[in-house]
Amino acid sequence: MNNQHNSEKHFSAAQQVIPGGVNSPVRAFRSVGGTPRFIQRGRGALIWDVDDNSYIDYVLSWGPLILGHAHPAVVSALREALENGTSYGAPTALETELAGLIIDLVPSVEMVRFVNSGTEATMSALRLARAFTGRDKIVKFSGCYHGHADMLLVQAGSGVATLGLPDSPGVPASAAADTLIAPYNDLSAVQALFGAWPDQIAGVIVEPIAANIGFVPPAEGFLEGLQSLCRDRGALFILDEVMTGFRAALGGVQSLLDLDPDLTCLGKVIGGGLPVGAYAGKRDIMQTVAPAGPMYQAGTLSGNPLAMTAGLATLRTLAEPGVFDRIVRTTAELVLGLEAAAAEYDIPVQAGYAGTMFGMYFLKTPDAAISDYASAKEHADAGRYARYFHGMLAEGVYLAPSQFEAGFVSSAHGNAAIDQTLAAARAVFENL
Ligand code: KE4
Repeated sequence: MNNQHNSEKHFSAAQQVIPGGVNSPVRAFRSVGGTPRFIQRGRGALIWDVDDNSYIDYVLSWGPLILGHAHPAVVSALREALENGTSYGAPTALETELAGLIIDLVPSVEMVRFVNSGTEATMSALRLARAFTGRDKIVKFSGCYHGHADMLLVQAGSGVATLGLPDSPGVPASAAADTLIAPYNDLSAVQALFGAWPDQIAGVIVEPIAANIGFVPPAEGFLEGLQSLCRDRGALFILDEVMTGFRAALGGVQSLLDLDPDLTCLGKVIGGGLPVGAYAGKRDIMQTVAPAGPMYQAGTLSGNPLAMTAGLATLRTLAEPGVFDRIVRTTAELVLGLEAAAAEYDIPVQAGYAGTMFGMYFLKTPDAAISDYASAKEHADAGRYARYFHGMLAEGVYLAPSQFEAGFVSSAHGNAAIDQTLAAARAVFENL
């Protein structure tokens, strides 16, 4: 077990001045127990904690660091940009360049508005859907996470397709009242909602891979069916690719399935580790956004030059021939290796990957299958995952501190990192 003395000290101090000692709940290790490791630096595939323990990092800041930590192209671009200042509150050519690069890489996108987080991206996209359609209701899927805007912190009520209920204290019933919930992968439930609320649904927002439940891919035809339903019923089809964008494929899941969403929400990778989100999509819809149109949305640091610089350096490097595909091959080697190792020890798992992101559930029974939030809660063995997490941490491998999160690989993860990870997994599986 590696020494965590300084992390414990830092965590104790942090809890005096920051709620839970962290600035985002999942970082507190509540789901797996133990002391969160306070990180002091990262380089390539590795991070070091304040006790100088190093870890192969598969969280990568929850997705953004697809080139690994402190990639030279990002660092040098930021160093140069920094000499010119940090923010102007005025337009820069950098924003136009990054918007242009996103438009080139994501076929459905014709215009982009930058914000500072995925939460801002999704909440703005939904306001835009309401402004453009003149309708109030929105549809989301239980277990999908789209950031913490009130109207999205909503859980399913009783029954299959239901009116949402607040999923956090502080979210008033009024904020949840226009949010309708359906189970992921359940197209008939969405049809029922359109039937129950004719001409009232402004948009359907969905994670194209439910990676905030862990890793649940879309059922065959699910996303295509949603798109058709939205077209037929006059609602906007909104893909939340904050996590899957430039991760599941360079053009997002939509490019794999030839989808043509009205709006796409982006974040994470497009900021290269600095705070960026974006909502993007069809020109006629995006022209509704102020000052081009009447729908208001604003942000002091939106399009910040340093964040744009990091995003440009990241996407340009990622789009170079062969870079993305090599990360996909590394991801496949990792996941197939983990599956084989689990099988060696008769440990039932459900693993999957899409491009450079992956997930692995420990199943309570070998015949279980996870396809939505309810089945994830029923069949995922969170206790076993917690033991796996800590066993891997002790072996120098840093995984998501929750069974209901995805994992990520970078261009900095080479054969040595994968070999070390698989050796660690076998050592942990032996006593799991
Ligand atoms: P942010 O506001 O955290 O930048 O993005 C919200 C968001 C929106 N949409 C999707 C599909 C997301 O996955 C997220 C945020 N993802 C989580 C990880 N599950 C961020 C980690 C955290 O909350 O600390």
